[in-house]
Amino acid sequence: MNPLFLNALRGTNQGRPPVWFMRQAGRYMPEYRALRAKYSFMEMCHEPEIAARVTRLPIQAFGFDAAILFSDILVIAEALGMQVRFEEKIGPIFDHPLSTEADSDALTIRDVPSTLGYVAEAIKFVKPQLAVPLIGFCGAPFTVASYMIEGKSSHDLKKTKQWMYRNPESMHRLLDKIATASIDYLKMQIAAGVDAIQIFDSWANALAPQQFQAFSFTYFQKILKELAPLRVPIILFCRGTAAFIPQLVELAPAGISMDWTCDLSQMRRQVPRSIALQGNMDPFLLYSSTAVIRKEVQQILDVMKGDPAYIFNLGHGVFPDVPVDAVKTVVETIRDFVP
Ligand code: 1CP
Repeated sequence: MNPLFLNALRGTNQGRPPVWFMRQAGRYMPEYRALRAKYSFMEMCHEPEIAARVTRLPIQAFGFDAAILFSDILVIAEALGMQVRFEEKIGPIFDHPLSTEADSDALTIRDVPSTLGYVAEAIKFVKPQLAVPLIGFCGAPFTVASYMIEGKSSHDLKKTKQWMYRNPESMHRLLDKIATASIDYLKMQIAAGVDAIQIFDSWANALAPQQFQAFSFTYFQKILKELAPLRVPIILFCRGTAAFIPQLVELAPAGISMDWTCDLSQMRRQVPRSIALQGNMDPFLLYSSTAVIRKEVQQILDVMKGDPAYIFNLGHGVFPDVPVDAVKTVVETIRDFVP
């Protein structure tokens, strides 16, 4: 198996940095769009053969050093009895979002293997077909809760933020349920064979520092503590990372994934090498010319040169309309790099 990614997570990589992209298996790939024309997003997640094929697509096309399971952070809602659907060009939709405290208090945690067993099936199906490590994932409880409350993508999380100030205790009860279900869910993914885990707190940037501490840190801590005995490396991704570095370091995950609004060398001064750094190319750069992309990738590689715990990634997910050649240019530049 390609060792770069797991070595970097252990802090022992002597080769070039490994590279993978958040949202690497998605709509920017013509092969994905062709499959998506035939099936709904949830059908693709539910059918192990298709989920496996999509997971492998970006590895075959670009030679990424890690695969991430094709699924979504919001399927966890099914383990709490909520249904999500994915609408073309709109994104995730909950037809019955949580609008009152009574709604969230009524949620009960279902048996994860029976509600989300198809995720374990997809992992078992794809794992033997891969020559690179497989990343499993879930959303941070705060980010998952925000979608359950807003009902769809929101730019400001207005309802969620109002709820947090109106009734923090009920928000904590909701987050605790999501965290408990997420622990079962990640344990199932690990038992099925994933090599590493990433937890996405994509909306952490909406939180004031003391809110991050109360509503996000607490549940990261709960999840990490429960999973520690399983010894699978865990990467934490937050949007707004730079503001939360002291807390993220305190959690001592295997890796921290940085968004593109910070300088990696400055971050490394605050993050010990026992924690891998992942990131943080601006995803908008993928719309630039080959020459500009090469120069920017080279700059990141030079800054992180010799760091045995560095993983190249974007600062957030790849956009659905970037040219495939831009992604090829990034991966080629990294593969050509002499450490
Ligand atoms: O390739 C991969 O990364 C693996 C699969 C994956 C992952 C890890 C998908 C497929 N989604 C995710 C995580 C995810 N989903 C996050 C966290 C990462 C991030 O911030 O980008 C979030 C916030 C979601 C929620 C979600 N699901 C959105 C974002 C909407 C918003 O608020 O901006 C969207 C568009 C989806 C649907 C989705 N998930 C994945 C794909 C390929 C798609 C597009 C579905 C389609 O084909 O219509």
